[in-house]
Amino acid sequence: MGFFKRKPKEKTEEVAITEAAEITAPEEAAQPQEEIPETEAPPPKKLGLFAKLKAGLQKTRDSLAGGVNRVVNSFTKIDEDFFEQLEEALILADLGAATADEVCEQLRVKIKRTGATETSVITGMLREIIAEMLTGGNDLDLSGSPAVIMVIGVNGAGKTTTIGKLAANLKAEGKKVIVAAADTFRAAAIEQLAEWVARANGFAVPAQGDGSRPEFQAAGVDIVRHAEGADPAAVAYDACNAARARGADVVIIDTAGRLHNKRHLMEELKKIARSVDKVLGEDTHTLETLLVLDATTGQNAVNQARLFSEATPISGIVLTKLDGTAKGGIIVSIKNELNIPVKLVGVGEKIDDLQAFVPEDYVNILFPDEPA
Ligand SMILES: Nc1nc2c(ncn2[C@@H]2O[C@H](COP(=O)(O)OP(=O)(O)O)[C@@H](O)[C@H]2O)c(=O)[nH]1
Ligand SMILES: [Mg+2]
Repeated sequence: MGFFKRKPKEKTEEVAITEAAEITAPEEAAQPQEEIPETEAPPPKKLGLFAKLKAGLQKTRDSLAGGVNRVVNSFTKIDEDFFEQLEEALILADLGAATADEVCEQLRVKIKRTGATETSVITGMLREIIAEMLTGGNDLDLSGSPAVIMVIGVNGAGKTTTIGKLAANLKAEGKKVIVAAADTFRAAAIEQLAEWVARANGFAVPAQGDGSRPEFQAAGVDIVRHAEGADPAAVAYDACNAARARGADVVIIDTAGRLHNKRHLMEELKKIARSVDKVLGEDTHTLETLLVLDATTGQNAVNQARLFSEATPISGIVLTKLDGTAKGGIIVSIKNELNIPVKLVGVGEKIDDLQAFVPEDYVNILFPDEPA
């Protein structure tokens, strides 16, 4: 199985557009650096995907499974008090009020149907309910030729880092990738992307990224860039042209997070999408719009997802910085409240720290049979 396995494509719904709210980046630097979770033994050099996800989710597991276990262990019978406390534990673990309520409702139905009276069955039922909530549309659509992936999200969420990791993964699958440096807001953003491209190709990263190099194209991941302040849609246009000329498999477009408001964001993203269509309209390309969210911002990330989805149709979420945060429960909240599937998760800052999101793995880690 490839890293990004494929299933039939799902269409995202168009969402109504409102104009009032502002989209702002989370307080920069105000966020405390969360500690990397302590594991019993220092992790071996190369952790398997599941082990890495498990290590990354440790704090979330402590919060979610810990909270649920406390409630389960303090009740022997399933009654109203039990449900009340369970719902509270789920809210505290960042599932959000609406989703915690929904989970408890489904739990009531299951309990009624099975006639269960003992709290010992709860963990297994929660695992099933949450897995079902999270499942559907989790695979990245790479079927187009080329497959275009537009990456959006507020500044600092992890867009550029995710693009670097994604490009490396796709290259490892033998795909030819072109990244478009359409975050032209700061020169440093373009340099940062160029550095990730070097890294994805296995080249030494220069102190200052030096943009496209002849050997990038041969290695599999190339970058198309313009000067700072250039029109992002023009960068996307050139990247798509290069992709078509060279028969590239995937085009990944980095975008700016510093957009004043929803209308501005909407216009900018529409313009980029128009560029893609202008060049590839006749081709069998596909477009994924991935919203990158920082898991450490908890429910704020859910609000961001809501605002972005009002500005543009989003086909999937990349949830970054799952490593070291206790707020990984927001995955459930995002999917349940906005019906946008989580497709990829970031579990660290290194090139191999991006994974396809597998709901079963997530729930098996968070609701282990044996208490964590
Ligand atoms: N721990 C951790 N840090 C991440 C992850 N993804 C991104 N980051 C860090 O988040 C910061 C912002 O990332 P960047 O890609 O520049 O965000 P952008 O502004 O959205 O492009 C950088 O310091 C990254 O190393 C992740 O999955 N885990
Ligand atoms: Mg960036």
